[in-house]
Amino acid sequence: MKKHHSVFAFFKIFSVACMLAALAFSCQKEDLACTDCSESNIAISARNHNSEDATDLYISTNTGGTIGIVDVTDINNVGERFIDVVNTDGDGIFYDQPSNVMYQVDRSNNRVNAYAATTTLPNGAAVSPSMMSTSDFNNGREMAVKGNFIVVAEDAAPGNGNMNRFYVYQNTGSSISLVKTFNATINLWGLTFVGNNLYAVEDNSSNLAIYNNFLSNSDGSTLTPSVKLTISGIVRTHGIDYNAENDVLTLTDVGDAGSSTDGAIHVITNFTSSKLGFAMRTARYSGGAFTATIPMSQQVRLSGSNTFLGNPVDVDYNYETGEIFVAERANGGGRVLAFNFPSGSGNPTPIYNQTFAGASAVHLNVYNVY
Ligand SMILES: [Ca+2]
Ligand SMILES: [Ca+2]
Ligand SMILES: [Ca+2]
Repeated sequence: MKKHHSVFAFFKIFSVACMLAALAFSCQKEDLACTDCSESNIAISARNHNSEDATDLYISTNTGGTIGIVDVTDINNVGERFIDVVNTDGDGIFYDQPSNVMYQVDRSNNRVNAYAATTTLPNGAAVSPSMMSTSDFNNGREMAVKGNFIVVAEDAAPGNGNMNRFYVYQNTGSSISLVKTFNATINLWGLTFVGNNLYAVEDNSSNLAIYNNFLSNSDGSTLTPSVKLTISGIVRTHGIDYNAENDVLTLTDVGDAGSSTDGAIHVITNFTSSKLGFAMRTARYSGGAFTATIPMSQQVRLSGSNTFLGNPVDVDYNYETGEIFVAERANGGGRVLAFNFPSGSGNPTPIYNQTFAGASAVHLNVYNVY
């Protein structure tokens, strides 16, 4: 088992020590971890945090061979697990509830890996992929899933000839096969499906690109966005989440990549039911795409000194609790943050704030409409 140099590891040792102490009804003098062995801490450790009905947050890192799985069913009583994986640089991550399989973009080997039965893996488990794709992309970032199809975004880099591409894989349950590749005319990062349309952030910009009927395009096509929306107030967007139950679009703003304190989260409610249509009434057609703007007055922006947001690179939203989870790549070397659903723009303090070196992507195991 690899060592996990983080606060999580301490938390686990502390919890186990407290549980053992609770069983013994007393703390041994030598057991320094139990000097604060309060009843509430015992209750935390006694809870089963690897069950199939838990709300788990999956976390990738660019800087280590682990995947974090945090039970966030109760944000005040979380349980963290780490599993050891084959790659030391991971990005887009997705959990498929019906099959209990997790998928991750493996940037060490430039492929998609699948891991079976992750809900019940114990902390520290070392796992091998149950399936893997061929090695295809060179600078893979987010993945999006629609039915049996997995799409990986490749962002331009010298190693791939500065090409932006989409790689479409078909998942048969026993194999992950590349079936289509599309070239993109914009820099790529975050991705998510909204019905049959793919929403992709345009890296190095404040733009959101919408590709209608994305999967119906022919292999080898160069895709131009059907719609390109400028999200006012964003400097450089990376992460995206769309929640169909509440019609909420959430985007991250990394601002200046060199600053670990200037990040933000943008939340847009009633996105498809109202604001997209409102923006499209003023759309202009140019360069093969309709372009329009979502004004700041129709958004909520979370930023500032209380937020710990610097380079937020991914986001996911739990519509039942209203909690917004963020992978923060720069502040403190990497963090996982959670915020309550905002009533307006502001500088809120996170309700969950855990250092997680190199945090690159987050994904909740629930409410995946695809
Ligand atoms: Ca920044
Ligand atoms: Ca989501
Ligand atoms: Ca994500």
